[in-house]
Amino acid sequence: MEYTILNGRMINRPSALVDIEDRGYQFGDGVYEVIRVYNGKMFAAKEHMERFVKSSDSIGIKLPYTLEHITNMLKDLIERNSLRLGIIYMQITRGTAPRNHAFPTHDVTPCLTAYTSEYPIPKTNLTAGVKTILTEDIRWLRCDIKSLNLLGNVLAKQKAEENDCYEAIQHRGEEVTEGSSSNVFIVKNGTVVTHESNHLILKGITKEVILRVCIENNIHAEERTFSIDELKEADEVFLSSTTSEVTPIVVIDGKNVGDGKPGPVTKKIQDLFRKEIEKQCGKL
Ligand code: DCS
Repeated sequence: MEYTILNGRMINRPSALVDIEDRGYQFGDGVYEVIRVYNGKMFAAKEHMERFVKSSDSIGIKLPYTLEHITNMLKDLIERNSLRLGIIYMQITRGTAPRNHAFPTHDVTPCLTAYTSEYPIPKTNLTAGVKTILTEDIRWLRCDIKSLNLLGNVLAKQKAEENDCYEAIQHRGEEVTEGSSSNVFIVKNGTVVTHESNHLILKGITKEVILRVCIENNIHAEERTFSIDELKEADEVFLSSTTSEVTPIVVIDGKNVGDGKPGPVTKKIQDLFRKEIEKQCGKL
């Protein structure tokens, strides 16, 4: 039996049914998190929980449980599903109410759901790197909220798939923002650069860990906007996310990045990131 959390209850996945007038289903009116599980332990759980509150606060959804309670439910979920290596997907919507764009006026209980999936470490991508394609960023101007509205991201990723690429790198005009489900970094002359965490990108938990380990290990890192030209002329490029960890980007729009192989700074950051995982979750 596979367990799922639905509104604070632990139930069998096929029984976890949500009303068709749930506002998440109809409006994408909700927010979510994806949390990595290594050795049966959540990585950066506190950071994910804090971002979950921040996202829900910013759209006026009040979490029906304390963070401690949610964290304990997720730990229980991992245990019941005997998950060792994978992810937890968790989302909260504004709840079920007759369809009307404005928030329901009466008290509606937000709908919290979570489930687990097995997800291996993407070893081939981590060692060989991935191909990417550039695409205009057509999303809204609150990309800092981890919203269920992912149409822009979905269309970008589909374009990548159709072009035999792993990820689409989005840009607003000349300015590179982020991947469809990842943050993007460039390395030039030993300096690591990534977009500052403002309303145009999601403040990735993996991004924050990378920036911290760079500081701790004397790797110069800057958060600032960078252009498509800088991206194309970079010595190294990589992407980061909960599921993709630190993945080298070796091709952009059909052209090699540097010599077309993962570079030394990227590899160093991969090692440092691995050490962070092992510190929190034990030897991999
Ligand atoms: N940017 C976007 C648009 C994302 O969707 C994600 C993560 C990131 C950046 C990286 O953030 P984290 O480092 O916190 O994961 N997307 C999640 C998702 O939807 N699937 O996997 C991770």
